[in-house]
Amino acid sequence: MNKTEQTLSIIKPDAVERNLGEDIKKILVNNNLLVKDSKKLRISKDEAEEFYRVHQSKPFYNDLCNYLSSGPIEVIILEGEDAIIKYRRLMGATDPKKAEKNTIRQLYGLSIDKNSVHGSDSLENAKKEIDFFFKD
Ligand code: IDP
Ligand code: MG
Repeated sequence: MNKTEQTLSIIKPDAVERNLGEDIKKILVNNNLLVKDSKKLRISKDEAEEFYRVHQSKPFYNDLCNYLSSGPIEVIILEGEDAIIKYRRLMGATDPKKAEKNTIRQLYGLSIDKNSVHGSDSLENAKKEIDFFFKD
């Protein structure tokens, strides 16, 4: 059965820099994902390291954390039926070169690191990631 879920979207620095926020949100809303809350902010390297802790053993971890803290990002709580998998499909594959046609990363991503958007990959991580940015 379908269920209403929340997931976290991040519009990454490469996309904020190119003012793609509104275009990306239009794709989300057109696909029945509701923007429940959003804010623009910049995070520190330490915060990026905490956010991406699951990737700490990967060779690209340091670059990834430098990148996410390199400029303003927009964080968005999305809500809808099966929001987690639905938004993952709308984002497309991690590498924009491999992303399916008309996905956000295929349309806007520049490279595997500058791939314009983040999306939670599970219910558990969605809760953690929403808390990370929105719990005060
Ligand atoms: P996802 O964003 O599609 O969930 P993950 O495997 O969770 O992909 O990786 C997190 C982020 O780390 C990716 O969005 C991408 O920016 C970066 N990344 C993943 N794999 C590589 C790589 O092989 N080289 C450089 N950066 C990578
Ligand atoms: Mg991921």
